Amino acid sequence: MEVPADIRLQVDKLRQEINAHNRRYYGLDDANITDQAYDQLYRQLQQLEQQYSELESAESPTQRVGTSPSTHFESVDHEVAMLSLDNAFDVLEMQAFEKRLCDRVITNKAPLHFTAEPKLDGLAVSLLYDNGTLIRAATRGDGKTGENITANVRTLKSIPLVLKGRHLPTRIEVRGEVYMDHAGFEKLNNNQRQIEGKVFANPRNAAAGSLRLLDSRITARRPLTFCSYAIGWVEGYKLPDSQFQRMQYLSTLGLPISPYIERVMSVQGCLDYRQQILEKRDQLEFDIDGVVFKLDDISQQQQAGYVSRAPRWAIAYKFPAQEVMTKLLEVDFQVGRTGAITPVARLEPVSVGGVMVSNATLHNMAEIARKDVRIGDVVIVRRAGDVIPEVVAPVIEQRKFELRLPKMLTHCPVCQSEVIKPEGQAAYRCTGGLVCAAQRKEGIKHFASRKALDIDGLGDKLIEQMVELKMIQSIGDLYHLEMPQLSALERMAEKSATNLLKSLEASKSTTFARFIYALGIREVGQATAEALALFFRDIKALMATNFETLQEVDDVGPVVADNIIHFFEQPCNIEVVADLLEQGVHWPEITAPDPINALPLAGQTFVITGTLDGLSREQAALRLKQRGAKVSSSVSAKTTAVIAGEKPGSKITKADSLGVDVLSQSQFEALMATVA
Ligand code: 5U1
Repeated sequence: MEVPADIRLQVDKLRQEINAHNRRYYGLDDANITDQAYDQLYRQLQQLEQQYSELESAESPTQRVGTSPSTHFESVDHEVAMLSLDNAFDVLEMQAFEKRLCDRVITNKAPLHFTAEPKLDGLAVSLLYDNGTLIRAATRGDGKTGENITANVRTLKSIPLVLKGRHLPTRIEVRGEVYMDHAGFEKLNNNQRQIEGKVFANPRNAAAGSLRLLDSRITARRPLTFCSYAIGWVEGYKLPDSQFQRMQYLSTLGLPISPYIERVMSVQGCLDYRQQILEKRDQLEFDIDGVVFKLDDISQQQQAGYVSRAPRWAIAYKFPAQEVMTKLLEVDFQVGRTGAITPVARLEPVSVGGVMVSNATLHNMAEIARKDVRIGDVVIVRRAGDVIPEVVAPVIEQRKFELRLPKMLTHCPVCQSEVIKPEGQAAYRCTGGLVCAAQRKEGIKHFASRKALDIDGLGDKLIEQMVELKMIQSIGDLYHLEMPQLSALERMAEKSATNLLKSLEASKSTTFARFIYALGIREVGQATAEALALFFRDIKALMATNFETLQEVDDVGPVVADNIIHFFEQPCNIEVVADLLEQGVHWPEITAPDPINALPLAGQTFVITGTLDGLSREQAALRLKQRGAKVSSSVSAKTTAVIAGEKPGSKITKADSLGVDVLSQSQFEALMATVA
């Protein structure tokens, strides 16, 4: 079919627009379009390409779904060897690096400048562009010869299939790292567990495994991202003579570069940079294993030259390892608030990523069997980001003798009640309910926690002590505590006891949403509690509701509805609620009328950016929408305020330039409380 000129134009425009969104989303983590709007553009382009087959193009962003499987990977000879990096592990080694450079390069007594960036823990990849089009992608292999993984790499949305900009080289070979972020890794492994597929030990293995699949259609579904860090060689363009500017040039071509890249001066600048990134390490959404410094001046790089496997002008200053080996001393079991039983590995204490670790999770019983860990094994322990340390695997080669299997659990280690494994769930559960002291302790800790009734001075240790002494059996008992009991407690001065009684009294004045959340109903988090509070407005209505009505509430599906019904069917829970109300726990009446335009935030538009503590962006958006606000993904002069979590990105700069208010998470929480 003849393609009308306006359709050609429309298709071109859609491709450009989708590529630009991919760049923003995958390269800069700064999406300015909602998922629905993106999907709409994508479908529009897909339809036009189907309608006009002449417009089909391998470079179209719709062609990232992978192709039929191949039997093997072809070899690729790298035109310029892909070298590795020398490592430094301390300040002395960094000083020695600087000295080696000063001995070889002409400095004219000026301090050396370096380009600094984090060292991503992924897989090195080479991309070859011919007249702006990606024609080949290869692994590093042995540095001289790699594997042709073009079909797989083409599925990564962060990698442009076509370069942009007015200064295209004839040919360019770009190098960088393909990696998987923490969220993608967790999601992939959970999915793999469900389908009983291969579970990956860490994001690096997951990225490497995903890139080396023979079926690129599977790679297309793996959450892989790319970040450039070097240019192998170039033809038909004169590159700038600074490493930093070369990286900026790659960015102008549409290739992602590290948002943390900086130019620093002398070794002191390198050390400061390393410290700054090390402090951020736990908050980053991906694994890094150090920082890389490269001489910034390209002519100085040439003067420094190479040793056989690495350039002399670059160094990786490594961080403490996030995976280390230690001995598994025992496996104990921890009982959570809802009775879920988690096996906990007791370890010979070891420093992981700079933090001493002596306990790590083994997730659930099935994981113990799958990993085949034995008491006395040398095991690999991993700690990354904010996640709880975990036992990755035993080091089988170091198992010299027949070792004891961890005990399997039939009865709760705390209350001896029977342990069951509910159909379709990975976790084993204690059936003891409130009979179980562990569940009681955890339930009371949750009730007193900051996001629940926020009882100042009632710490975990104190709760444990009071439950063990049978001073409190349930959350209701907290409000029956009296001075003589408290002051008889170990290490409880009279002043602390008085303060605790004051905070208990103060906590009685709360919000309906906090109260619901504090009850600790399974899978009722803060956002669900708020949705329930707005919907029912009254505890009696909530307690008397039914399965169908519950599912009319935003955020409540059949599983959560079932948990709520089950909770309020238990006589002990009904008694606890009655007791709390009788003791004076109360909240302001919720008067928000139904129509959307009468809701407190009607007509206001918010943008959420960065990572919020204990709250996903979707949950925060839900809270705003429940109050009548709109939530947008881009900042404009019409935005009421931007809510900024950790690592907020460029939306803050835009908000500042437009004079739009920026709210911190605590200001957001305060707003939610005032318009609850
Ligand atoms: N960030 C970064 N990682 N990394 C790895 N830069 C960097 N440079 C490398 C390697 C192997 O090699 C240079 C020699 C280009």
